[in-house]
Parts: sequence; C-alpha cells; structure tokens
Amino acid sequence: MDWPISMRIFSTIENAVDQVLSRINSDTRMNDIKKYQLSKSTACLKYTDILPHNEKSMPVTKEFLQKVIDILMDFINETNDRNCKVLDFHHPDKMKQLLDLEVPDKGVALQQLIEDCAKTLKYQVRTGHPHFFNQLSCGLDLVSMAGEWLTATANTNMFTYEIAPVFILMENVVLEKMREIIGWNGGDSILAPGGSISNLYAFLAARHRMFPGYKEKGLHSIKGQLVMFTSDQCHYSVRSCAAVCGLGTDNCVEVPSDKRGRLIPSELERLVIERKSKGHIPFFVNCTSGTTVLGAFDPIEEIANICQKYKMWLHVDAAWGGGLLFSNKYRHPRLTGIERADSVTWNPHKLMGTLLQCSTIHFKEDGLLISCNQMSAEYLFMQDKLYDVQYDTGDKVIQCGRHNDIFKLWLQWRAKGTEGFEKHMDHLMELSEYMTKRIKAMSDKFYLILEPEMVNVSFWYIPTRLRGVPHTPEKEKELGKICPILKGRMMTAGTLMVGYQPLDERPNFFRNIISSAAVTESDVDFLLAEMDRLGHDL
Ligand code: HLD
Repeated sequence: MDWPISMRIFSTIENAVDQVLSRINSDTRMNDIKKYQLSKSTACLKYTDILPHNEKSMPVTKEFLQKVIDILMDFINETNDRNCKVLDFHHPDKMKQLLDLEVPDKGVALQQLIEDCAKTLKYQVRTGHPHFFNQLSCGLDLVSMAGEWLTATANTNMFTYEIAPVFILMENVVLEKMREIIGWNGGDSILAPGGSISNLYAFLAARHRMFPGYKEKGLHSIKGQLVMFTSDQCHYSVRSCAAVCGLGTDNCVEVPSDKRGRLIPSELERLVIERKSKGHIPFFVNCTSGTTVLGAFDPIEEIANICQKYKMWLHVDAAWGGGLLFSNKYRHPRLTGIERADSVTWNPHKLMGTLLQCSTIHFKEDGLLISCNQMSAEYLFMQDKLYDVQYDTGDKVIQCGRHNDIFKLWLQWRAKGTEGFEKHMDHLMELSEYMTKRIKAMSDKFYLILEPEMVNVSFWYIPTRLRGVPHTPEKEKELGKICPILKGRMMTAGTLMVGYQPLDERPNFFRNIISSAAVTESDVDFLLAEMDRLGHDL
C-alpha cells in the first residue's frame, strides 16, 4: 500500500509505541506478584493444613499447587515472549533488599509461599528465552520439563530397583541406545551429576582396569608415576581428576592444540615418549569432542592410533559435542572414530536440550563400573532380594543417592524420536552457520575469530570509533576491553545475554552459543543489532 509519508511515519511510530507498551505491559505483569491470590480461606493456612498433615485437605492442597502451576505457566509464557526481558538484573546487595530470604523460626502462611515462588522466578534469568545465548545449556524443552515435574513428584532415589523400578528400566534402555549411537555393542553406562564427575568416572575405571590392586592397596600398588594427557583446550575437570586422584596436576600433561583448538597428535606422541623416557607410566588420554570455548573437535582416529600403540585408555569427553552423534550431516568428520574410545562422556543437558542436569558416562567394557566402585553396603545392596539384583545400580557409583535424571530424557526422546534429535542438531548447526554468515557480512561491526566447527561462534564486536582501523594486537586488546562493558550493558538492559572470556594469548572475546530450540534467524539478527545498539559508542 502506498501511504502518504505522514501516514507511514505515524505507522512506524505507532509500531514502536506498541512495542514499548507491550514491553512495559509484560514488565508490569512480571512485577505483579500480588496477582497470585489464594482464596481468602486458604491464604492464611499453613503447611499443616495441606497434605500429608491434614488428610481432609485435598481441595486446599490442590488450590495451593494449582497456584504454583499458574506461576510456572506465566514464567514459561514470559520465557517464550520476545517482548519480555531475559533478566531483571540487580547487584547482590540490592537483590538482598528486594527479597525476603530469611528462614524464620515460625513458618509462613500458604499465601506467603506463593508470593515467595513468584518473586523467585521474577528475578531468575530466563535461560530458555530466545535471546539467552550465554551457556552451553540454553532453552526450556517443555516435554523434558514435564518429565522433571513428574520426577519431582515421584521423588525417588535411583540406587535400587526396589524403589525406582520403572526409572531403572528406562535408564537401561536409553543408555543402551546411546551406546549404540556411539557405535558399541554392549558395554555399560551411568548417569552422573555433571560432565566433570562423568570424566572422573572414566579416570577411575581406566586406573582400575590397569591397576586393579589400587582399590584395596591404594597408592603403593602402583610402582611408578601415572601420567595422563589432554589438550590445552580441554575442560578443567580433566586436570581436576589429576588433582583429586593423587597424580597431581603436573602429571596431567597439556598437549598443545592447533590454531582451531584441536589437539595436535604428533605433539601428543612426542610428550608420551618424553614421559616414558623419564620412567613414567602414561595411561590415559582425554580427547575432547567440542571444547568449551571454541567448540573444537580433537582428531579421534589419530589419537586412538597413539593410544593403541602405547596401550593407553582413550576417553572422549563429548559432554558438549556428543549431541552431534545424532546428525548424519555433522557427525563426520567431527566424531569419526568415537567407537574406538574406551569411555565417552556425553551430556544430554547441553546440545540435546534435556533439562539440567543430565550427564552420561559410557564404557565399552561391561563390568568395570561395578568392579571399580562396588562397596557392597549391606543395608542397601543385599544379594538375596526378591528380584535380579543386577538391576540395583547404586553400587556402580562413588556417590550413594542418585537423582532421577532419566525420566526427563526418556520422555523427551519419546516425543522427538531419534529423528527429532537429528533435526534439532541440524537446525542448531544451520543457525550457527547463518550467524557466521551475518557476522562476515557486517565485517565493519564484527570480527569473526575463526570458522566454527560447532555452535560456538567466537567474535569481537567493533564499536564505531574502531571501525576501519587495521586489525592489530593493540586493536584486539581494545576490543577485549569492550567485552565486559558491553556484557554489563546487556545485563542491565536485560535484553540479551552472550558470554565472553579470554583464551590463552587472546584477550576477551564473545562466545555465542546456539543450543536452544527457541532460537530463529530473526533472533540471531536481533542479537547482532542489539549488541550494536548497546555498544556502538564504546
Ligand atoms: O563446563 C561447562 C561450561 C558451560 C558453559 O560455558 O556454558 C558446563 C556447562 O556450561 C553446562 O552447561 O553444563
């Protein structure tokens, strides 16, 4: 329609006003904690008036819980509303004033609990918002969330079949399927509290495999200095294994990586030979599939050849990159050879979007977990139970209680099917390619640091004053100084979150992560435009 110019201006202003208004409206909605009102008769009741304390209180219990659900539904709605903010940031001192955090001597009424819930979510960062690009785990998968709700309600421990029969069987099925996708037949796996602990399980199993006497005899059963190898880009938890398990971090050898952050196999072999010549015992190599900052993939096949040659355990830390195993298009060459690993860490709570937390560790050889970690606590793991006690998983791990992290993954997999996960991976990778393309197209405002292998996009934002200035180490330092200020502005505005960090010699740069199913191409456009809006004058 060819409107006169005054009409067009009016329409643009009207749109802008609409946008501002809807933002204000949604903020008001977020501020309106008082809107969650229980009925007069319920509001002043206390926890003793609901189940299980009061057997006749089902209607009151239901009203209370339904009000909690109302709050959760509003949070879900706001998370998915691009006009709502990602966060409402306050410094800790101010936040302490805004909240009532005291745990009192006398318990508060149900209405107060409702307001506590509403206020808690009001100030919580919306990690499922399409403009939250800050962490490896972004997004709010609603089927997985439904699973987590059920899990919370079932409130069971995963150590024995007798109290978690359905969940234990689900674990077996899902973990076996994951091992199949890795490329193994058989083997064993467990869900662990995070990728770092998963890596620790790999370390423990590797040492046990090579030195079974360690479990009973301890340090003295190993005559010589154990040494492990990992790239200088690996997750810090690998070094932590060396610290925790008695090697010392000096014996976690950092292997140099290439310009793209991938371990250099010839350097690995050189360092193995060097340590052997000192009489040390190289026994464990960690190969990272998807490094935390750059999203780099170490060359598994070449590392596997070296492990085979020097009889070392090969662990693949695919906590981050593991999800790409679903994708026929992106699995190779990144994860080619993963089936040659002895153990694999793979976190569904990252790329796959399963709710936090959901971390898996897989072993090619069956029986190692139990033989390494079993303590045979008689009050839990009796051998003369009613059922086949192989289904009691608790003695395979060094912790005792284990949270139910399987149901949310199982339910999500039921909904998506394996095909759905493949589509999700391809979509995330395509969006990252789109972002890379947009950054290159706006090379006056953005500087792409390297071609990404994954959904980590590393770049600098260039404010107006530095545009057209030749790219030198001095300019990089200047660009690095801008990162924390621009990030601060994002958080204060509440409209966007993107992470930044230094890496080795490189000063601060932005690391953008697309791992949420909520993100679209227009969100990527928004992200770049918003960074420019907030940062052009820096
Ligand atoms: O080590 C981790 C780093 C990050 C991150 O940089 O966003 C683990 C996770 O995230 C995670 O989501 O588990």
